[in-house]
Amino acid sequence: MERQIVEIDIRTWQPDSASAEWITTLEAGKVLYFPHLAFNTSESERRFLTHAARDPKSRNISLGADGKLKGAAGDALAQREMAAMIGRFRGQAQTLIGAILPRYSEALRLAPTSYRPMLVETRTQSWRADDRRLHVDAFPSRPNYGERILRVFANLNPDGAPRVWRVGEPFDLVAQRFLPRAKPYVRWQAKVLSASHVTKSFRSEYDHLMLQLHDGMKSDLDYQRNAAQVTMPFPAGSVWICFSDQTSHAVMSGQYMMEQTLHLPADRQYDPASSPLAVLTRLTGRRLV
Ligand SMILES: O=C(O)CCC(=O)C(=O)O
Ligand SMILES: [Fe+2]
Repeated sequence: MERQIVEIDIRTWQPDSASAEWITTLEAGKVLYFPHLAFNTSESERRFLTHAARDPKSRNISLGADGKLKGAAGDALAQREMAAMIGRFRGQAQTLIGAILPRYSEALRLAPTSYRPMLVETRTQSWRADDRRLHVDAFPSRPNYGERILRVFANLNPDGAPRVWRVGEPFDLVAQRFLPRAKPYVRWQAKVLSASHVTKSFRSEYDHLMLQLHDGMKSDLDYQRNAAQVTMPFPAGSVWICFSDQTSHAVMSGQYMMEQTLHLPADRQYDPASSPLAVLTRLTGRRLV
């Protein structure tokens, strides 16, 4: 298998030179890994580097596009400071994307920024929600009609623990393997799902197929073990980005990570033909959205 992770030696969030090769690499579904780029925390912010930063009643901590902090523990002052920390990461992530993918800038839609202070190893979840299994991102309640999911990750572990990922085979191979096993799309079922608000909008055939790939991968233990893959420990003090709807990925261990999601219409990519929507459209020979 070709290398799925490509290292880039920049040391600032706003590098003054970008490269066409980085763009092609990212849009091919690979991970751009920046070993010498770090999200730094102040001494005062380091008190948030505990699992207790999260309100035990919520699944995660997030800063909405509207600036509202959700899921955090602590008093108003602590929450304001945590929001500022997460907001600073958001700004840096946007700066980085603006610098290396300038054509995206106008078309990006900001999603919430998440801070993940929980230990990955001990999380217990259903197989479908278990991100320790290789998968491409697809969300059951939020159809996206082929809009891209671009994610910026930073490991801010203060004890030097890496965030260990597995990165799997390219998207076209995933699609070729799991499309033949996908359940057929049934329009009336999609109508029922949106009428009963299981989905926030009508689930397109594209969204159905992406969920089928996601579930197909996660439910196949033989695939999980034997698919072509590399294990990658992203060190504390590093950053990486990928299109998580395209890159086959799993998280195995680690604690304390920032994650920024940015949505991009597939037709605003440098090469729209590389998108999952384009790949699935070619493979099925049908319009999917
Ligand atoms: O928590 C992580 O490191 C990655 C989890 C994941 O699958 C994702 O963010 O899409
Ligand atoms: Fe994921």
